[in-house]
Amino acid sequence: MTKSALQIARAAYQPKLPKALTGAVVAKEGEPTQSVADQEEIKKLFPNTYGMPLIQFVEGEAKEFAPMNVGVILSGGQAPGGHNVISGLFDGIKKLNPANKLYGFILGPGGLVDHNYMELTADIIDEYRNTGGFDIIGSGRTKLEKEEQFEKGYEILKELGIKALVIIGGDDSNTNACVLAEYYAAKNYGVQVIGCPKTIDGDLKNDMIETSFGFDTACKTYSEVIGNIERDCNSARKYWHFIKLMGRSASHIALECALQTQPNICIISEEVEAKNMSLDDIVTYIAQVVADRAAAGNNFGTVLIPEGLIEFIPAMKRLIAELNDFLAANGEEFNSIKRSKQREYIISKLSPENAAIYASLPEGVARQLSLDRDPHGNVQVSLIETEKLLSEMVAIKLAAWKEEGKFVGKFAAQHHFFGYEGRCAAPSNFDADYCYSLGYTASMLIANGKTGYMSSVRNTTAPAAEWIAGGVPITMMMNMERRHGEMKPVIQKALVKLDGAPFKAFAAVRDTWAKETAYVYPGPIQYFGPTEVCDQATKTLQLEQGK
Ligand code: FBP
Repeated sequence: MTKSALQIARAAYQPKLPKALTGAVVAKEGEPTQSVADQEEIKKLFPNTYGMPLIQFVEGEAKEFAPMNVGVILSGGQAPGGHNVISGLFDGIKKLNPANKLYGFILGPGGLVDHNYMELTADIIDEYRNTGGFDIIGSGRTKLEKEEQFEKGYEILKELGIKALVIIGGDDSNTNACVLAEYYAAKNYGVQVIGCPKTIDGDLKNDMIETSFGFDTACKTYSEVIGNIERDCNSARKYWHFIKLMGRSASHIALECALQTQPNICIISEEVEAKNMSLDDIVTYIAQVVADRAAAGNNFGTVLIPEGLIEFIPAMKRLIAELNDFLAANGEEFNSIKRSKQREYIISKLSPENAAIYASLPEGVARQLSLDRDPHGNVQVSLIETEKLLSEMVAIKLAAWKEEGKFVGKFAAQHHFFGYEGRCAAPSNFDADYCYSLGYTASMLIANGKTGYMSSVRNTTAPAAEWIAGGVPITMMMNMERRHGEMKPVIQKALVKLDGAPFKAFAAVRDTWAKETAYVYPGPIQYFGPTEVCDQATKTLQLEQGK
């Protein structure tokens, strides 16, 4: 396979480890833990894995370990650094005992259920060190949640002599990892399950998990391109760029990219919801910034929009809910109506409040809301081109303001969606080191007989040598939430906190950024060079940790 010069150089990079992990370690146990909420219910559901202590690895005496086999699964959306979690895990178990073997299950959790696997040997691992992507074994979104899946999985684990399974995934996959750990513990199957925090979305974090891996690289990749666009827009001075950023629900990516690039506008979904803003409120806010900049002779700008925005606009949420219910019950009648009459038909059937909002939407978006539904009958919000929706509505408002003499400039928009461009980028030094450390820590949790734990690496704004490695009982992160009409134990999703340091830092300066052209151009991720260029954690982490 032909490799780029950078790939060849990166293959030789030795990720940094916390100092405590560089030699033999011992597990220091803390106090018993509690779940973040609903303690009694969670305790009842997880009798074998509830209340376990926090673990921290510290330097210790070398011990001998009997040979063991370990399995690994990549679950959900790709995130830069997944290959390094696997190489850290591989190196960790090989250090414990060179006879240990690592098996990868192919294409996500489905590989475990379907007994689709491969042994990951040193040659294979070496091909993937410090590379982006999940292609070493592939990923998938099969949910591991049914007993028959756990039993099917156990068949192959038993056959391969696998003592522990590492599931690398987001909040849902780690919730399922915990359910699986509990199930195997209850059955006395002798299989440990360990989770690793992955997702570019950055919404799997709490006091013990400072960040999910991949967030750092994805945000830096998007910020590079946003910076390039800002410079283009400041050069041509004729376009407003509307940039939608991935991150299914939470706005962490948009916020981090804003902190890195200082655009004129960044919408934060969590704020929209908290302030009960309507679509028109958002459109008016953007139009006002456009008009103010135009008055100062600046007919250009950059707007960042989080992917999940639509579902955080309370009025849109109500409209979508009514549309979902209405079309589930009247889908056939709707489909029998002539395309040109469908919009009118929907308007005539909705409640007055929702009918008014639906009628105000541009044709294309209204159509998307009534047509594209997932297998559960829900509208596929991620397919809605929010960046176009907003710019079209801003254009309409500005045209009206022009008539009234409130807008004197020109408005021309360009649209972008950044998501897949960053999910498989070559991991930054931060993610390369963090992921390798997470994988290595997982091997230590396994060696210490732990199950139902998530690998945790903290103090991440300090140099890697000072990072703190350990494990957090997954039950500690759980609460009860309604999912598909049923109360379920799940890991709490971390949304942007409006009283958190990153949002406050942004809110304090956004009006200046709106008026002035205060763009920052981060440039591409650097792997070699001064540490302040190559090894910086995200602004989010730095602000959260008071740096
Ligand atoms: P995970 O939560 O599984 O890490 O996925 C993150 C993500 O990249 C979201 O930002 C995005 O909405 C989603 O995956 C898209 O996934 P897919 O490509 O499977 O539709």
